[in-house]
Amino acid sequence: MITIFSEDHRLQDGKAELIDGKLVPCFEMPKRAEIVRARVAEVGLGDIEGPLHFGREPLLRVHKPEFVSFLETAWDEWKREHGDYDALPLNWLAPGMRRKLPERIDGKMGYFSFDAGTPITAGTWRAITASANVALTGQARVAKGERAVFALCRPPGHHAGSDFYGGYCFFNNAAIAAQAFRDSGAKKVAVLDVDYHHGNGTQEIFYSRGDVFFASLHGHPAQEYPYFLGYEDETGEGAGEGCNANYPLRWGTGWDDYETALDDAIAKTRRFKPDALVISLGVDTFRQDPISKFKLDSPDYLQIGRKIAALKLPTLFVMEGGYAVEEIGINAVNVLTGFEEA
Ligand code: SP5
Ligand code: ZN
Repeated sequence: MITIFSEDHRLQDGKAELIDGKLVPCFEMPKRAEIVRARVAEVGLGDIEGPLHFGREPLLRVHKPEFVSFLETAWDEWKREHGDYDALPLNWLAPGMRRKLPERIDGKMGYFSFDAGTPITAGTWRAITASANVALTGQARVAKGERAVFALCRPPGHHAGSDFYGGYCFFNNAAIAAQAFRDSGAKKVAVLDVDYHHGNGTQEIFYSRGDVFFASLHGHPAQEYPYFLGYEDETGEGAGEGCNANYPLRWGTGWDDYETALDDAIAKTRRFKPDALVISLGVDTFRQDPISKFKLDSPDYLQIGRKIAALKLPTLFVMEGGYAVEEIGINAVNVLTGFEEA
């Protein structure tokens, strides 16, 4: 399996995120992607190639123009006003307030974001455009006939919606790739999200569409971030009715219950009869993940890969979360080797 990777991911190197009431070093750090890349090489998964450049068009197919423009200039606006230190938002709209775009950067950040864990830095724009290009390059290779490609994206993407960032995500790489499959001839595309957190951004982007099926297995929103989406009764709306499937799972979920949910998500994906498959590949379901509460073990990821392979679809794996940094390479690449063995 070919891996697509860009060194530019390192340009996103935030200092701190707000978690448990403290500003702590960012869990989403450059070392994550380096460890995964090293593991890809160590197991001899296949060639590692750099991304092509696709420009703004494919980003604008899923993100609003004003959001893309905001991300492009946010750092410069922040630096002009506050100096050379990472940008974090401090307040957001609550119900009863008005969704009007403010003039100043602090207000704009509140308008376009949903958490205080996702710093915008000097290198953010270059890192996030590179990450989207990694996904798009992988998509193009699959569209041209590769059975499967690994897009080693960083920063991740599945929390980012049509006009909001958060959860360490800015551009929704998986959604951008899914849309690119549609635009390169696939009639129907499925996105299966196995990151520990609900893929709220991907769900929002495709919720009213019948051409893209979205399934997500994740920590139950009654207990887990991002809290306000990801329940089972969210099944899609309008033309998208029946094209969204959520599997909220309680803290402590181990392989047996995870497998039951995964088998059901895969069965639903099969019934949708997609022409292409995008996997939002997070491995923060690992028992030693520092911010998550599932109990998967490293060999379980081989099983996930085998089950995905049984769909026999052209498949793009898009890297998402996973914060047990020393094991992230073993776990992520286990999904890919499990897939290839099957
Ligand atoms: C892509 C991705 O995996 N994003 C995850 C974003 C998670 N953000 C903060 C989660 C807060 C969970 N609280 C854990 C407390 C540990 N002491
Ligand atoms: Zn996650």
